[in-house]
Amino acid sequence: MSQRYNCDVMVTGSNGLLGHALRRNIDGDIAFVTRDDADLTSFEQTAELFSNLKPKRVIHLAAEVAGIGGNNIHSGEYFRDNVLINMNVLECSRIFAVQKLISFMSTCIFPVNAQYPLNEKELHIGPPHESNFGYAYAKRMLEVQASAYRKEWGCNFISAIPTNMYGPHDYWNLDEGHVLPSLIHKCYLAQAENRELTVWGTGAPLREFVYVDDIANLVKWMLDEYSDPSPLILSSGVEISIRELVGLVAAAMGYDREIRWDASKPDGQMRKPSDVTKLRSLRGDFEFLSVYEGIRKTVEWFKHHYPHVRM
Ligand code: GFB
Repeated sequence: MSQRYNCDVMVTGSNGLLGHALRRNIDGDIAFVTRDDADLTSFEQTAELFSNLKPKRVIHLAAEVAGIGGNNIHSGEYFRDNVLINMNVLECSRIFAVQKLISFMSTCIFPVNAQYPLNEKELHIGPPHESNFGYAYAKRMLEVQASAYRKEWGCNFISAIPTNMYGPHDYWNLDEGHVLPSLIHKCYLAQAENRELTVWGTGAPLREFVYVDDIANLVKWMLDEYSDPSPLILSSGVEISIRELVGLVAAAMGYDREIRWDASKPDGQMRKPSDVTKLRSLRGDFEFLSVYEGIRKTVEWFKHHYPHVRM
């Protein structure tokens, strides 16, 4: 008996950064679900959600995620909850015969001893960086579970590996947010309170930042066109230093006072350069928004919505 579907696409974690970007960039018969609809760490609640929605395809975004500050203090919670969430969503996707599922990892999960630039083939060759191992191993198990389900049951489960995403609807927490939203919030407060801006670390680490709407549009393409079992890195491949990043945020905010560096705070990984050869071979036409323009848009969004933002 062929499987009857009640909706074309279900998106988990729809209140997050990428969830909101998908709401802005994809339309159709889509169910955007959030933790108010179901606690995905519970198998029963996850199964009930699937039996109600019977999605044909799933974009699985739900996760416990944070910046270096949050990962450092929630390693156990993030390992436990992300393993539970992923186990339940992939198992229910199998049980309810979902035709395609796409899930997400991050370049922070690559081994610290991997060759640069980071390549999809080197995901499991060694331990991740100590600053986020709980989150990193849970996300690696997502790839293992997808491959195992494809091998035994032929499940069409694929996965994407974005680099540091940013944009509207981010998580702006000063201590646990990712570097860009935390910095924009801190610079905004330093500006408003007419005082110096303190930034963590030395400013030397390099990162690749991608505006979230670019990832949303690549996800739309992967959902329709990409069924390769091996994961795909999604990045511009353009690195900038945290020091340059702070300069772009200050310029966009019109902040011209002193910037103080707090070297007692962690630098984390010094680099996570990603190999974008595979993406370029498939989407050589894709143009990423410049970090300069992306930060300008994000600062405008933050100033317009503050203090009604997630923090
Ligand atoms: O985004 P972030 O927290 O994490 O960036 P990762 C950390 C870098 O930004 C470090 C510097 O070099 C910090 O020293 N930094 C400077 C700050 N000021 C701040 C600040 O106010 N807040 C923060 N958070 N950083 C993450 C992983 O790694 O990458 C996540 O932990 C996720 O799980 C994300 O994968 C994409 O880039 O080091």
